[in-house]
Amino acid sequence: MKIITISSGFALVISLIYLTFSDTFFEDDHFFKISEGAGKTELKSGPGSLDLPQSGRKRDMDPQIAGIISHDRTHSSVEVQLWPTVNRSISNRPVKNESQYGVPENEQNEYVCDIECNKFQKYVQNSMQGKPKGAIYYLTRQSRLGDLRRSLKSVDLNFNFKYAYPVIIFHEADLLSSVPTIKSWTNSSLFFQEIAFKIPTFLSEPVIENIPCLSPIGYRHMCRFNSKLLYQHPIIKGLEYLWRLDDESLITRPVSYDVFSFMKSNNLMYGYIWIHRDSRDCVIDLWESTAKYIKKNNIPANSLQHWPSPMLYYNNFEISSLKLWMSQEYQAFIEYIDKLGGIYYHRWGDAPIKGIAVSLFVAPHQVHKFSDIGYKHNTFKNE
Ligand SMILES: Nc1nc2c(ncn2[C@@H]2O[C@H](COP(=O)(O)OP(=O)(O)OP(=O)(O)O)[C@@H](O)[C@H]2O)c(=O)[nH]1
Ligand SMILES: [Mg+2]
Repeated sequence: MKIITISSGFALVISLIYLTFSDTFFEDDHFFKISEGAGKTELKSGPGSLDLPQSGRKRDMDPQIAGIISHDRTHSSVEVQLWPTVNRSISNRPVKNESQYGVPENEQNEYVCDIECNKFQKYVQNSMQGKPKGAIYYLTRQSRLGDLRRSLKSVDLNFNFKYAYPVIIFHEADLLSSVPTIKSWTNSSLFFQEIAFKIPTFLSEPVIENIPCLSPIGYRHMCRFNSKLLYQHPIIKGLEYLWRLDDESLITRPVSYDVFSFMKSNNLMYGYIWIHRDSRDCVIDLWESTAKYIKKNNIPANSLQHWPSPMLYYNNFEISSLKLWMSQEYQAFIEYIDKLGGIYYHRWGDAPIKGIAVSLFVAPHQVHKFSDIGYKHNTFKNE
């Protein structure tokens, strides 16, 4: 590992340690590009800009080569740690086939396939022939209906009018009365799947509202759902790919190709649009617990160095293969993480948990950045 200290300002002065490669780093919303060429080393923030905090922010980072930065705002300097490129994948091995998927026994009956689930299953069997078995999914709630409406319309307009993939909307009971209204907003085939959240009974400590990482308990249910329970739900049986969107997600311009076919023809496991970082308060012990897991299970230790705390894929946009999440490796990992209780005690997010899993279990060439898709989520925009 190499460490360089960089002073920022109008003229960038680099306290130089010889760099062996060019790469891109980020800290908060800042973007740093370190490049070496013609005998000199340069640091740029954003494309052609030296204005670190305000402009030229390019949200980009190659997850295959990681670095992390501590940014001292008072002294206008950043510290960059560089790791050499090493193969972080344990999964160049072939992904297991469906019959080898294993869901821990005690969790198997969490959900039953209800009428809507059966309807969806028939749809997948009968109406998706000749195309990848892909679906878009949301988890939403009554208070976000306005957002959901805008999101569904943006998907219709920019993707689904042409590619016609089904959309599954997971929701709690309070949304049921709004189902007919939601159906009227879109031409997509919608399937509504009611779920009930509960705090898992195996937690030994009480789950409290006020933790340093301010997140309501509903948010923590959402994190557990997206990282674990979703993959136990019978509605997804038979699917190959899921495209997750949040109700605040907007597809901002036409997508000119079928993203599910793209995943399939390129043998991709994970598709993302941006890499971001979590608050340190929300990842207390997550990386440390993973390190213990890695050690115990003889997973190559360098895997995690490529994905240092608290990095995450901004997974309100996530197109992924179910082979990844249903693999024995992920199922065993998420079972371990879940049982530690950190999702409820510290608000370990689905995004950092799944980011770690991608770093551990997916070969770098099977991770793809969908930089060409116009996307917006709150203040984040991919133009
Ligand atoms: N049914 C239900 N859905 C939820 C709950 N909490 C979050 N969600 C949904 O899960 C998705 C992600 O939640 P957000 O609150 O947007 O989380 P986030 O994107 O990490 O946070 P922001 O950056 O604040 O948007 C959204 O579609 C929410 O509506 C909940 O308690 N119940
Ligand atoms: Mg959101």
